[in-house]
Amino acid sequence: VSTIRETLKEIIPERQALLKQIKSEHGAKTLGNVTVEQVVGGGRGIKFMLWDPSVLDAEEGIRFWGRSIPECQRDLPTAPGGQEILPEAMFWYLLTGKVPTAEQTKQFQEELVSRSELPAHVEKVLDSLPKTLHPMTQFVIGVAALNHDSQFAARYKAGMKKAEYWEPALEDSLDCVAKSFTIAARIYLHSYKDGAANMAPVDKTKDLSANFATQIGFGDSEGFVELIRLYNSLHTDHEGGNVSAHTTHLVGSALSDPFLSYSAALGGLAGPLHGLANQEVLRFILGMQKELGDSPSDEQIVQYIWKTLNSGQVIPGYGHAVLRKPDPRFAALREFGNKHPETANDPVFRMVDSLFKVAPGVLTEHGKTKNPFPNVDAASGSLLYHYGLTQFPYYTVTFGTSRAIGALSQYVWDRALGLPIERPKSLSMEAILKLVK
Ligand code: AMX
Repeated sequence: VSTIRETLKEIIPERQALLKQIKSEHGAKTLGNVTVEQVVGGGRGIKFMLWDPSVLDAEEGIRFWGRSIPECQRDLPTAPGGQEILPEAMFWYLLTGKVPTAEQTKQFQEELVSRSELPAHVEKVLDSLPKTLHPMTQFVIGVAALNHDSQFAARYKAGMKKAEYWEPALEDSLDCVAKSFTIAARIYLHSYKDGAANMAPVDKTKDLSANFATQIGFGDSEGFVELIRLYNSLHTDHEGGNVSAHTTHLVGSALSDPFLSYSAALGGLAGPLHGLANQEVLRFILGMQKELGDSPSDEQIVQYIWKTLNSGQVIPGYGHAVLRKPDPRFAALREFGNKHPETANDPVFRMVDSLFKVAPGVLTEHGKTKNPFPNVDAASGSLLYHYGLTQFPYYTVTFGTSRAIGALSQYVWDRALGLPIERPKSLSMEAILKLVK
């Protein structure tokens, strides 16, 4: 069985040659003009960054190395007896663009799980934080502290050649993903249980999601374990321009190691317009349930949405900077909820479905958002909630374990392709006025 290192070693020269060809044959061509509106409007639509593992189409949603979500669900390995994509298989796929065999997946899973234990100093740091510190802040700190053992940083200091960068970048990235799951579990026990002193040891025969579920006390629920696998596969990557992916790429371009780069990204994921939206969605849904009861009419929901909009708040889980149709990640999570009888009849999940029926119409009539449809965050929280993970300030942490997989896959490629430090041009208002005169 070829390992992830051997597989990458084989592919990297081909991709390096392709980039060289793109630069030499097409380097002087333009990919569109940049308008003043784009410069002052968050860079929306500017084609700016190289990002290989996924490309987002505004109409059909994300494709990972050319495969749509249903195609990934069809082609990528699951756990034995399971139905959902294994995040480990997704990680291999995002790193290589090749579907791993069952054997490769098993070996890769074992390698990741064997890396998932935390250094003592990280455990100590995490356990010393106030229990009331937001779980995402704890996550930022835990991942940053892993940089103590960064192979990339150590080898850079020792004078590593540029052609070798990708190798310790890969080692650190595997560590970062594997240990993120354990950090996430530790944060949960620290914040919401009696602490992590008695956390279950890692079971090397099980996958990362099953271990995580066991460590936080939900390991007996096969439905929950499968949800965690799906959740962690779906949230991995959403091309490069979103805040968390872009941050990893930007910070990494300064040759900061994967831990520092991804820790910075988690700070962005913790923003309410990005990953924190899934916590906000649940707060919104529970507020609605409290006011309207378990089975409100469509008309009651419409009134509730208007009330929220008129008070100047956004409808969390709706809208997107790029997408203009319902998010296929939302569709996959909704399908999961509908196919399992226990979730299908859950009142909070049903509420998500009822909201989906009417919210696009209201948001269209409201006329502000360019996309009145649900994004990934609209459904995910209600499913976690159903299985008993009711502490919604924690939800973005599970987004964070997943996003590490996609953002760090590109981090490895950034180093393999020798991409330079990122440094786009900024302009003052006076400079803009001078240029457009
Ligand atoms: N409810 C109410 N108003 C909304 C809205 C929503 N769900 N989505 C967008 N709008 C408003 C914007 O606030 C903006 O109003 P303004 O002109 O007064 O500032 C206007 O519509 C135009 O915005 P846009 O161009 O459609 O969106 P954007 O690209 O600027 O922002 C996003 C995209 C996701 C931040 C925005 O749709 C939003 O705030 N959604 C709610 C929060 C959310 O679900 N975030 C999660 C996104 C997915 C993720 O990263 N996890």
